[in-house]
Amino acid sequence: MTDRSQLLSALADVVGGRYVLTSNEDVAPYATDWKRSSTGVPACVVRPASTSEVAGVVRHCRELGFTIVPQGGNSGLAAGAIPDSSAGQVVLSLNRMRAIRSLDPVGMTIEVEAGAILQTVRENASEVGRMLPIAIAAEGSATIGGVIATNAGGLNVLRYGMTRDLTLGLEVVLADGSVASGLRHLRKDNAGYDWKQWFIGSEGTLGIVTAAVMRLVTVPRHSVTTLLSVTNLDAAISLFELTQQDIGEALSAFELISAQSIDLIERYAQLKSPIAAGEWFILLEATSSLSGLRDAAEAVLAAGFEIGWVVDGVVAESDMQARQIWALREHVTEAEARRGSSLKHDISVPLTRMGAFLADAEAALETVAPGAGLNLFGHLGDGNLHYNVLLEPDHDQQAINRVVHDVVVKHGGSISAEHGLGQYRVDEWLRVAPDADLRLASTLKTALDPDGLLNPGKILPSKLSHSKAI
Ligand code: 2HG
Ligand code: ZN
Repeated sequence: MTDRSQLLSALADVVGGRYVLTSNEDVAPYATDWKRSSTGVPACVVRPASTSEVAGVVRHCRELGFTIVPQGGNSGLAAGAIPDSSAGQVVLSLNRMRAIRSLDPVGMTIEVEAGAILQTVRENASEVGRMLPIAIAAEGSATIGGVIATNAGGLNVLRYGMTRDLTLGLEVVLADGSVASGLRHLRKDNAGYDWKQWFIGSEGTLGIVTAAVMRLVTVPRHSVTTLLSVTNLDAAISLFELTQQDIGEALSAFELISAQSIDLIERYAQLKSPIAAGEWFILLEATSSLSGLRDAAEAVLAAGFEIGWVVDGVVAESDMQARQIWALREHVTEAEARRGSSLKHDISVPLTRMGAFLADAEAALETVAPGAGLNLFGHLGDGNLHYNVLLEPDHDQQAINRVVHDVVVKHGGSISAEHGLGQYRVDEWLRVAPDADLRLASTLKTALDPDGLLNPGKILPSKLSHSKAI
């Protein structure tokens, strides 16, 4: 028997033959990423139904020298859950582990298996008046495991933090096939190291998340959604400052959308902005259990007009209008993809450096891709910009990445704000990361996965993770 046929029969013993996928047709959806820009060739796809089955799969892969690529909803933007083309990697899909194990509206927690779809978890919570405030456009396909593995951000980070801030407990299958159980429903727990943090954002390179306890919040009774256009970035930042001052903790989203992005949406997503354009658009949302938000939003808008920051604006009159405004924001990525290929940069800089970053990035880009089209949008309140370059056939992607990321580093920013490094940004991270970051990453990897069994080539290059892949 070849190694592969031995593997297939061992995995079939663990999960049942029909859950070990091998035909090209069956593995195809697991082998290509959402953007269709990365395709691998897995040894097989295995779909365990329980934590002990995941552990069994890990043990067999380890014994037979196959590495593992954990995968959730396959909606990531950095190809972090896609195998390489060696045919030596097993895609371990969590998509059969979808149970909502418990929901506690008083303690405000929900315990779910890793393959539960984010939207389903949110719906379950909202049935009891609670909310899991992780708002991303891919919520219909993203899984809790994937959201945790990438420490996903999204539209409400400003108010509720990243996934890390909303994760109370984890169950993780480690590289030696043992299970670390830490499904605690506690807000306070300083007993020893907070080891769950090692796995959040580790993109499946340190362990496989099989279940999680997430923190919930109450569903706010009132909300106000506003779309406005502003003259320039300084005006947007000043308006953010004013909004924080006047709306404070009720501010739940402060999204920035460039006029070019609105153009793309109008052209490729057939949606129309209800207001006149400025250089930038802002989607501002405030939510609260207390009333009075609408007055506060209108006052901010009026002040913005008076000072001359705001060009045009609308406060949604109904839920339907609010949804229409949000639809504009939620279609940016899709419109960009429909136009053609693009090179994404998921960057963050301190808010006070955003203007300088943009000016420097534009000048730097001009040296390697003169006249390149841009799709700039993001989460201004978090200092997180999606600096996406619309690719043309003659563009040198590596050169573009380098100049953009150099400017990010110059301004004290991060080259991976909320999507993860995946495989797309590994080289760039190695190029720009501080020594301490790389040394500690490699120490952690060596301690938890000394043989490089888990997701080699993601975050760290395969050679640092000692891949045994054939
Ligand atoms: C968003 O903010 C997502 O909508 C996707 O993070 C960003 O498409 C992108 O670059
Ligand atoms: Zn984003």
